[in-house]
Amino acid sequence: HGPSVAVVGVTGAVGQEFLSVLSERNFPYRSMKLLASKRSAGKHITFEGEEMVVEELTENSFHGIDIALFSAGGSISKKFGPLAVDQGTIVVDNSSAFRMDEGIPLVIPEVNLNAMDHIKVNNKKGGLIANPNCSTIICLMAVTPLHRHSRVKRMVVSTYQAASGAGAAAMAELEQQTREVLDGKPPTCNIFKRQYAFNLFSHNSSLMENGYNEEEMKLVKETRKIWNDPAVKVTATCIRVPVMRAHAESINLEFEEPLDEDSARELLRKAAGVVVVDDRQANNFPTPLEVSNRDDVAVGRVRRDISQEGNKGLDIFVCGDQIRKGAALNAVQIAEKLL
Ligand code: 2RA
Repeated sequence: HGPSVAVVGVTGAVGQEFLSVLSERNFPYRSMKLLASKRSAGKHITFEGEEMVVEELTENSFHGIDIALFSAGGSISKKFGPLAVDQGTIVVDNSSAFRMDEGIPLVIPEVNLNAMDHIKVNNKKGGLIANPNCSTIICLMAVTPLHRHSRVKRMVVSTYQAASGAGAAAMAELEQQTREVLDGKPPTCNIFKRQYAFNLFSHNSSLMENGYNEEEMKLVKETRKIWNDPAVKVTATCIRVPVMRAHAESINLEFEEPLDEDSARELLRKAAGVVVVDDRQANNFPTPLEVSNRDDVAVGRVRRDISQEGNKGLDIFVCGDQIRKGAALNAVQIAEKLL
């Protein structure tokens, strides 16, 4: 009697993670439909011990579907998301297509679940909920517990983003380039048009008029929407680094009221979906490798910002799995809240 579920973009890195997370969390689906482009239709995928055939995504794919998880790019979401909603499906969209639309909930369940509490499967009417960008999710999972205790006036974020954010092909190219460079061969540069292995570069999203790139502006705008706080000051610098699947973020915070580092650490220890890794004696702090394939976001390097007055500033360092909590897990957690 559970919901009928469809996964759109099932052959991509996030699509594959949707299936893993749905299975690991025993999501109570009544039926499962795997959807992808014409190019991928016909492929066989084993899911929960059953061999399933990937179907081509069409306008008729959503008849009788209660929940559809989308991760197939913004144009597919724009074309098929509203069609699915019109047929009574609730869409959880991992693309950026609708995130900033008025009236569309942009949700991290641990942070702002109330933004979606009017959408339920048994309401028997469609809806769309947007999954925030991965770097936003990872950042706000760590900062929100602090923000709830003492409002953040200003946040400065420097991200170190994994290859997975650019898709499975980018992960494959990073591995290929690393081998080529070590073998003294010229690196194959199809995805980023430059060497990625043993290098890092400004995020590959488009540059805006103000000199920020799209990824940085997502952090600014999505934070304000998720916190429902249009006045919070945010700036970001997003960098692509040669790491496979977990993002790292250095975050500087200015609070309205004093918040000391011990209180901050205590708030983080109590926060859902967060683990504190902050061992100065052992010089042990979060790393992308250690959060990879894990649900929790890891936070460390919690310290008073010595450049700010009155104990109103903190620096922290955060790592989170981009494919998991940064995309697939967050979307499945949203779907769980629809039941
Ligand atoms: C990135 N945030 O890491 C994007 C993925 N959606 O490039």
